[in-house]
Amino acid sequence: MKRVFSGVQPTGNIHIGNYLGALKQFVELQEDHECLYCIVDEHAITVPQDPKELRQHILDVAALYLAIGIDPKKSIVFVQSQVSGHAELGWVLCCNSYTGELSRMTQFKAKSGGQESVGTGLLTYPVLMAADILLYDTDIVPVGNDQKQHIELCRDIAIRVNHNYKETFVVPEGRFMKAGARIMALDDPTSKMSKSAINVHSRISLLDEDSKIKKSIMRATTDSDGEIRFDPENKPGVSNLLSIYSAFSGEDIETIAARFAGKGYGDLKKELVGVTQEALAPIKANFKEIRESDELKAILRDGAERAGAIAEKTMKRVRDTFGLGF
Ligand code: ATP
Ligand code: LTN
Repeated sequence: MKRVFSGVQPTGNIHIGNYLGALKQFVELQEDHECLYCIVDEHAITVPQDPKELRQHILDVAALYLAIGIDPKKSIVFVQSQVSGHAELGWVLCCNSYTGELSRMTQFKAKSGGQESVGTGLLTYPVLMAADILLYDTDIVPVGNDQKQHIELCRDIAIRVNHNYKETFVVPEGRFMKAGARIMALDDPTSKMSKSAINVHSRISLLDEDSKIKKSIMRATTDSDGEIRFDPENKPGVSNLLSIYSAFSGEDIETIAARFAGKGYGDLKKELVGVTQEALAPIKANFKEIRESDELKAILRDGAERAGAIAEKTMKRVRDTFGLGF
C-alpha cells in the first residue's frame, strides 16, 4: 500500500480553499492508502503565535480532521511537535539545502517582503516541510497548488542526499485536485483564499453559519459582462464560483456552466449558497461533538505513538547515512 502524508497549520479559520484543495483528498485517500495526517504546529510558530490560542487551534484542526471524515482507525492523526523526528530531520536537511533555493520560494518572498527583519524559520519553513514528508517514506502528498514549489524542493533535497551519500529517502510526489486546487478569495479573485485576509467575506470558513455563507457568496466579486462561462483569465470571479460549485458537487465545470447559460450571476450564486451550506452542515454538526469529547486527545496520543515508531526507523537510517552518533 502506498503511503500518504499531509499537514495543515493550526492557525484558525480553516476555509473551503483548504478543504477543497487538500482536506477533501485526505478522506478519499484513506480507503486504499496508508495515511498520516499531521497538525503542523512547529510550522505555525514561524510567525508569532499566542501560546494559549495555538493549543486551542491544534485541537480545533484535530476535531475538523475527524469531522470531515478522517477515521483514526484507518489513518494516523497526530501533532507534529509530539514526534521529535520532525525537528531532528529538519536540521539534517537544513545542512543539505541552500539559502539560494530557499530564498527563491514564492511563499517566502511573499511573507518576507516589506519586513524590516525576517525570521530564519520563515526561510527554512519548506525544509521542515520536507522533513515531515521524508520522515515517513511518503509516496504521495495531497496538497493545494500553492505547495507545488515546496514539494519540488522536497524532491530535490531527497534526490540530493540519495546521490551525495546513499539511497536514504523515498522521493515523493504531490497530488493536486482537478477542481479546487486553487480557490481564490471571494472579494478579490486574483489572490488565493487565505486564512489571514482581513476581510472575513473573502473566505468561507468550514464552521461559518449559514447566514455568513450566504452573505459572503452573494457579495462575491464578479464582472460586468453578465455571461456565465469558465474563463479564469478574463472572468476570475465567475470562474472561481464555478470551481467551488464543481468541487463541492462533483459535477464538472463545463456541465454546470452550460446549465446556467443565459441565466444571471445571482442565479449561480443562489444555487452555490445552497450547495455550500449543504456540504458544510454535516461537518459543523460533527465538529462540535468531537471537539468537546475526551477521546480527541487520546486519538492524538495514539497517533503520535504510531507515527513515532515509523519516524524512529527512518531516523536510524538517516543517522547511519550521515555517520551521526556511534
Ligand atoms: P492560508 O494561506 O489560507 O493561510 P496555508 O496554505 O498557509 O493557508 P495550511 O492550513 O497549512 O496553510 O494549508 C493547508 C492546505 O490547504 C495546504 O495543502 C494548502 O495547499 C491548501 N490551501 C491553502 N489555501 C488554498 C486555496 N486557496 N485553495 C486550495 N488549496 C489551498
Ligand atoms: N506548508 C504547508 C503545510 C505543511 C505540509 C507539510 C503539507 C507543512 N508540512 C507536509 C504537506 C506535507 C502549507 O503551508 N500549507
